[in-house]
Amino acid sequence: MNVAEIRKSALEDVKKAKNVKALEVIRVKYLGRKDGELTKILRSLKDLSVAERKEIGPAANELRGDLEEAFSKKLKEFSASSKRGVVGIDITMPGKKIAVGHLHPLTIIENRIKEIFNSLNFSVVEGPEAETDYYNFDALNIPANHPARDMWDTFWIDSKKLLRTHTSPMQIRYMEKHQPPFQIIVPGRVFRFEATDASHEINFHQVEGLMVGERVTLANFKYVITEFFRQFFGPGTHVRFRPSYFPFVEPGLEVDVMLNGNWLEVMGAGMVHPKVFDAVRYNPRKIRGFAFGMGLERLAMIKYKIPDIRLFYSGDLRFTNQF
Ligand code: FA5
Repeated sequence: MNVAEIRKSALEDVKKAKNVKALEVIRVKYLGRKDGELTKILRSLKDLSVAERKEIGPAANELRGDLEEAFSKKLKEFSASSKRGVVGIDITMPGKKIAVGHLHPLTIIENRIKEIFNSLNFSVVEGPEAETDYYNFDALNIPANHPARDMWDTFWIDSKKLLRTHTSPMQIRYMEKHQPPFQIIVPGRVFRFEATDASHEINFHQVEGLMVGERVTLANFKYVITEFFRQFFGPGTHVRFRPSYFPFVEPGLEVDVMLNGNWLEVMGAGMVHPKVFDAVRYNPRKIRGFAFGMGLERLAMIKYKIPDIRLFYSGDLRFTNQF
């Protein structure tokens, strides 16, 4: 082979090389110290006539440079492609699906409730889940040994501390630090030591409401709550108020909502009891207020037609992925 032939065949071989090993075989074939095609020519230069040497010498040396460059370029290509897999990037391959998180149904419901009450000029406040029996019971007109304590089966931490059984203790905490008029809601987790079934959990959520001022009446309560449920469940929603008993309200009520022809109990409520105002040093003759407490899970169950409350805490993705 002469220099021109070597150039043609060597560059073609390099181009076709499939891997590093094949490339090395090609390098040895042309530039190998012993029998490399180009090496042989370079070595024979000294036996040539001056005229031939002048012609072939520079061409052979130039080819050696070119081949060395071609080899190192090809080698770089191999190492780059091995970093992203031998086949390189297949731009036609479908992308990997990234799992995107979403809100839990209870969070969706809580956000919606906050939104509606914000539009009715209520602020949102929160309170501690571990309470004292003073805030959870005594200050709410439920003294020790009062039979009404049985209404709330309690997880006691010690003889004074407990896990709050409702969000009502925040009524006291808020009134201790603020003066009327105000209107607040208090969303939060509550705990009850009771047997679970399709509509009862030991750990669930309530939203407390409290509006206090000099001229707050039961009519204000009926308006606010009817408005809330119509925004929450839809404009035609029927709301019913029934007399009931809670020690911290007088009169006490329970509120039902009509859904699919059935009345469903969704909250306890009433006008704040004078003894509760006494506990926070408000003057019960001047100040009036209404309070309510609703179960978040129950509202979510009605809205999304969820048959069993225990599904919320099951962690079952077949359930949560539906929202
Ligand atoms: C109370 O907890 C009162 N604090 C409500 C209240 C506030 C009355 C202010 C007056 C003034 P009750 O125990 O009924 O009341 O609970 C209120 C709501 O919580 C119920 O209507 C129901 O929706 C929900 N609830 C009660 N127990 C459970 C439970 N074990 N699992 C899930 N939801 C529950």
